[in-house]
Amino acid sequence: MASGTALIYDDEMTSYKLLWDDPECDIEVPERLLSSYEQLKHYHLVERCIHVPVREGTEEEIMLVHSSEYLEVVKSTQTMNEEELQRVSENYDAVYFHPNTYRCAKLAVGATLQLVDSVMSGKVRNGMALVRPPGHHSQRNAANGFCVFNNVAIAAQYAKRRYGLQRILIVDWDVHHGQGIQYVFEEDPSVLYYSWHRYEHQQFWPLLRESDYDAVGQGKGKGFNLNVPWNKVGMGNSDYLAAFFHVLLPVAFEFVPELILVSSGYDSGIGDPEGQMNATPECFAHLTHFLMQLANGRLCAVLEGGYHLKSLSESVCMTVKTLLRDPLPQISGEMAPCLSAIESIQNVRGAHKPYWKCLMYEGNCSSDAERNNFFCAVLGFILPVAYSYQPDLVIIVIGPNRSLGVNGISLLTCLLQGLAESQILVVIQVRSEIKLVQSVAKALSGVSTPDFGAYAPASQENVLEIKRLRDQLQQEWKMLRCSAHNHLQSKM
Ligand code: X5A
Ligand code: ZN
Repeated sequence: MASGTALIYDDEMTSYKLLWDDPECDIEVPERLLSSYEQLKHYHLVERCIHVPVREGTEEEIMLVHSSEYLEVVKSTQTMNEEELQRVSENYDAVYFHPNTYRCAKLAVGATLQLVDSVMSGKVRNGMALVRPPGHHSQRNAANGFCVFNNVAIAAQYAKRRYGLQRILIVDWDVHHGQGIQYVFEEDPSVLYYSWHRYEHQQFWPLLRESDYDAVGQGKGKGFNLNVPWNKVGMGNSDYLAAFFHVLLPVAFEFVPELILVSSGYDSGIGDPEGQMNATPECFAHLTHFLMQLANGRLCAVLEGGYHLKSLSESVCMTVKTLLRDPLPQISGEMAPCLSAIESIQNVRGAHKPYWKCLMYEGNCSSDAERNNFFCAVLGFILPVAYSYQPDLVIIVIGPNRSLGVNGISLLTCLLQGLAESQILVVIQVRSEIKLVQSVAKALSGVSTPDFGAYAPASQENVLEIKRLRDQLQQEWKMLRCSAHNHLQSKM
């Protein structure tokens, strides 16, 4: 299995900026890249990464997502004067052009594709590309929200073509809805798109009806578009973790992606003027860690938004540090998702019930439909309790007569390493088979992530028991909450 983390950065992508007065756009500054890279140097993370050079994306690559007409418009901005630039910019929502924008946008695409190539060729296990302009809002015929070319969408199309991938997961943790990505893959079941975003019942930019939880995808792509709309500001670590435990991770483990692309925006972090959310930089370490357990660790993080320079750069560092497999920092704050977050989570779970087994058999449905799998026990019970408790030490004891398979135990070991600053002991009964010992040792050392093949489904008896425990314990262990109904019930 490949090791090593790629870092892709070139200061040429700082060579464009806003030239006139525009209060909506003036937060997207070159210093976003400079301060992130400075902070990576400060923590000596740059020297631990494998430096991969950027290149320009080709016209052919750009046209995997965009029209040639739009490409020509962007190209034409290279030679424009300020007045002309301003006029083109006004054709789009929250966009500014500079004579260097086209060059940088091509570099942002190329940087992203270099990262995909590095990961897919096995040169590295994972990596991050620090790019400007961002991409997730841009569309076939339009720039939008500071975005010119859709770096991550192009990367997914490219990976499908060049490497024949059949399942790609895009996780968009930027605080804005990446509607551009949603539009590209809406009908495509080979790309699962997950986005959470500040929504406030459609009162927040980009003010779209289709950012809500009921946009599940269309045609063959039904079930492959997951929107978690946040209807309040101030969402924090526990809300984000709850969305991972109860929405993204169960679906992602069922999807079995071959590659993960992260639309890695940090305007969802604390202090950001756009997002107004509260997640601390440590939170991004944990989000990254969970995703590293999928797709054999093949993860490409590509910068999107993030406008509070300190918060942005610390969060970038947390992401890269985690990709490098450093122990994770403890996550701070009381672990209790707020009611509004639980409502959003319940809504998206409900909307996706028809499409995912892990969601289908939950809730108050008839018991003969209970045929859940092991992931739902780990993600729906063990992890939420563990994160609620925040232990200083994790001990996993594997006794005789166990019902979990080798894969399950290894997965659990990997996932629990995010806790207790990775201080973890696994106690295995002497007479256990060598395969189990090897697999757990590999999980602990990080040389491989467990190979997720088919997991044995849990028995109906176990699933019911888990559900019963969850209802019983969620007052104390609030991370277990994933439906507002139970939340209210437990208060009575
Ligand atoms: C990439 C990104 C945000 C645009 C906000 C416009 N764009 N109000 O974060
Ligand atoms: Zn954003």
